Amino acid sequence: MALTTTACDQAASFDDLPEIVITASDYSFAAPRSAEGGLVRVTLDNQGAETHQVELVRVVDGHEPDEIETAIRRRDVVALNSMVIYHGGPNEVAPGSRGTVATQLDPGTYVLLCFVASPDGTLHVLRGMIAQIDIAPPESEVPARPPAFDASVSLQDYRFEVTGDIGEGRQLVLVKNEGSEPHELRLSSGGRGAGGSSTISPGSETWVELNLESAPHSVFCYVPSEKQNGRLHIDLGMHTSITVP
Ligand SMILES: [Cu+2]
Repeated sequence: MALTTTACDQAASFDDLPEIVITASDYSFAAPRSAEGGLVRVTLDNQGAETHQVELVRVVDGHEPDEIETAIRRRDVVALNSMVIYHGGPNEVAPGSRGTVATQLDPGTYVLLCFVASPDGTLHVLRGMIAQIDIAPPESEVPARPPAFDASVSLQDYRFEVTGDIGEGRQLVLVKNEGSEPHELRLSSGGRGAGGSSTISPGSETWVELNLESAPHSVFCYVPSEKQNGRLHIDLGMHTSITVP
């Protein structure tokens, strides 16, 4: 594994970060009621028969978790985005596999969501894949240093920019949102989920553990656009393909 950072001796080990494990099934989450925040790993263990994701959204002060579900049912992207901060999570986790993402979790009330659609088009969140977790301040006052990474993906309005080489096997990819809207990174190969980061707010970043096979991969973002009348980013050009050598 070639580390492209120049400060790897300064970096935290990804595997040493505290871990929150969430289990997905068709169609529910099993998660702890509360966990310690800070820079943590979030793992999604997909025990279902469909691809799943977990999206951790922090409910901003003055709003309640119930309002999140109402906004989703009404497909009101503007209302939803005004009530939450998107902290990411493992995305495109194939049935029977696990995905892990490191992300910064600030203290607060979070809602766990899965926006993957079933073959009939129904979003999993509307089938019961919604749960709540309370994040407490980290016990350590010294913040964990960000882990070293092998490549990075910049999320922009409405495109992906890859820096460095994404290769076969296990690697850590920094995903940063440099756009003005929330964005996500989904990878798939041959129709099977291959990992990624769930939605992150503009200006935030996550570290995604990928374990890729040598094959062509599709890269896409299904976030609905607040500025373009709810049109999906994929339909605004936010898709590309990469060939993993
Ligand atoms: Cu996007």
